[in-house]
Amino acid sequence: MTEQELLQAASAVGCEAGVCPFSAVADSLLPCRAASRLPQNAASVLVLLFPYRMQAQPPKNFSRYAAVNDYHTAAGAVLTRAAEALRLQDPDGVYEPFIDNSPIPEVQAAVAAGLGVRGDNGLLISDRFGSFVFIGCIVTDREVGAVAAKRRGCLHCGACRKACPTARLTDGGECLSAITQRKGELTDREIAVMRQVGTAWGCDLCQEVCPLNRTAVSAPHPCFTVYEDALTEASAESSDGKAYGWRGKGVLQRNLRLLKNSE
Ligand code: B12
Ligand code: SF4
Ligand code: SF4
Repeated sequence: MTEQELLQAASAVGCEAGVCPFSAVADSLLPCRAASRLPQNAASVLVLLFPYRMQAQPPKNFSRYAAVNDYHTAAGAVLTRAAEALRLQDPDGVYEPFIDNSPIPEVQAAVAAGLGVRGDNGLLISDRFGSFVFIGCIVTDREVGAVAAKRRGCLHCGACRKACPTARLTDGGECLSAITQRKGELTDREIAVMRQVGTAWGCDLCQEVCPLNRTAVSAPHPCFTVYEDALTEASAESSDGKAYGWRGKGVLQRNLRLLKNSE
């Protein structure tokens, strides 16, 4: 298997992709259940991008990433298809797909594969799509001599740090995205930040202000076929299988109630 053949398998499922050696991430693997699926002699990682920005305007009260159909399922199916095609081509090779629930630190892998840079907002910024991309990986035991391309860098303009409502990007505060996903009671301060931003799920502030996203193309991967513009009580009732539903409907209902009470 050559790097070119791996990239062709990604291109066949509509993804821009790159390859990095497994050694580029081996020292920073994340603890998660999916780690048990890692191939024993992992040698290379095929990293695939799934752009998801659909509309010029962001959704009204939640993050863009949750406005499309759940990427774990949609992009996960695309990754499974690509891995199956690779196994057909190379029956002795191991090809294991991962997305999000993954031992691979995906931003780091994508940078090592030459797909973009890590911005000061912590996210992968692709030259073409900006940061509104999901990252998926196929880990293989095949060695390929991958050479990462040189990329345009983060501008270090400070806009993301300035926009961050919890100082996560400056003083290590907790990300608002994590706060909106947390079960149980929120503190008065956390509720105030949620209301100030007006989000019932996730946070996009450090991406919306990034100048590199202004010039990025909006070309969502064809696996994203659904788009929601606002979260409502009805969304909470039918949140199974949605990126905003994985914590159960109670968390979203609580967030919507907190936003409503501030009107
Ligand atoms: C857990 C997780 C989260 C947690 C963060 C946990 C944490 N570490 O703080 C929460 C819920 C907050 C989160 C939020 C979001 N996430 Co998230 N998340 C992940 C996940 C599953 C693991 C990330 C991880 O733990 N990495 C390891 C740690 C060590 O890396 P790190 O957090 O980046 O930390 C590095 C730097 O930030 C820095 N650092 C760490 N602490 C501090 C503190 C300060 C002060 C500074 C300056 C630097 C710094 O050093 C670290 C080592 O390099 C990945 C998927 C994966 N398998 O990689 C997706 C992933 C990173 N998330 C993703 C997305 C889309 C988001 C959100 C945009 C969703 C949203 N709109 O709300 C936000 C963005 C927040 C942000 N600006 O980073 C995408 C990112 C795609 C991209 N373009 O990069 C990923 C890759 C999922 C995917 N499959 O596409 N996420
Ligand atoms: S807002 Fe500026 S500093 Fe932050 S990631 Fe974008 S270019 Fe880099
Ligand atoms: S997602 Fe929001 S809270 Fe999290 S780092 Fe970005 S701006 Fe800060």
